[in-house]
Amino acid sequence: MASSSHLPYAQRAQKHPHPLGRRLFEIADRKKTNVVLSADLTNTKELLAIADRLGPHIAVLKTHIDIVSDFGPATVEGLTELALRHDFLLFEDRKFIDIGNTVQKQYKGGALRIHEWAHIVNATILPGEGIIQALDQTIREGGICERGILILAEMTSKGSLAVGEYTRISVEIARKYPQSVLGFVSTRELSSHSPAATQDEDFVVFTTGVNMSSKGDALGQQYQTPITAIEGGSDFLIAGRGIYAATDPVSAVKEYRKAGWEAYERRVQQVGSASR
Ligand code: 5BU
Repeated sequence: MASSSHLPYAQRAQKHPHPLGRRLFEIADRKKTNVVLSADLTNTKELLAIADRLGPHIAVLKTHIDIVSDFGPATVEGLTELALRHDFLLFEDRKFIDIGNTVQKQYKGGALRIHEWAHIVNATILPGEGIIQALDQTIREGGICERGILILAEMTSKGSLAVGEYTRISVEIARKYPQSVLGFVSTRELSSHSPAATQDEDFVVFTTGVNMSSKGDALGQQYQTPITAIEGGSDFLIAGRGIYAATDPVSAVKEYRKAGWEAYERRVQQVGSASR
């Protein structure tokens, strides 16, 4: 079964089954970027400043909102305003992992009210299918069509146990929730080789652990480059320290954008010429 990853973003934007998937691919195509900035800054001022400076070059801004020491309405209002101004989506890397009932409360309510402002969230299937069922229910009942889930099918850290059967079942569960599951956080494309793959399914692959100058860190992080990630079927490259901690973050984001976009164009062209 051919994977959708060989189709241009513009084409995927037209036929993606999920409204948020369509918007995501439209943004990537319009801005010519597949970069997701992992903005792991720890106060509102720094977070909004980096979102404003790098916003024109990214498709999505990924947050860890619970590390923002002065989180409050100004954080959410600022992020929402910048997302509109610079045309990017907000992805809260919450990694939900609990029973469905608890996860619904964590998603909708509490201090963070993630469902109100984050277009995308992620969750692990470790607790079983109920967690995805719960998030799916909140999304469908919430009446905001532009909300989606990425299933955490793999992790980049050394010794990760998110492999094998866990990864396989992540794909199986994703197929059951087309109204809310957009795709995966994974190191590579996962779904097209499975016997249950269908012609029109289009799971979006977000890949963390992308860095152009480092192989990893002292705490188990393992990196690949934008080129290897895109060649492996990734659609969106998530980079954090490689960009925001660079001496010149604007030059850095431009480099990641160029590398990611050129690798994407090569991937699409290769298949185009092979089928001619
Ligand atoms: P870095 O600075 O590019 O290493 O940041 C990586 C970000 O992606 C950071 O926010 C992590 O929490 C996140 N991440 C990851 O590194 N690996 C994973 O498997 C997943 C998320 Br899922």
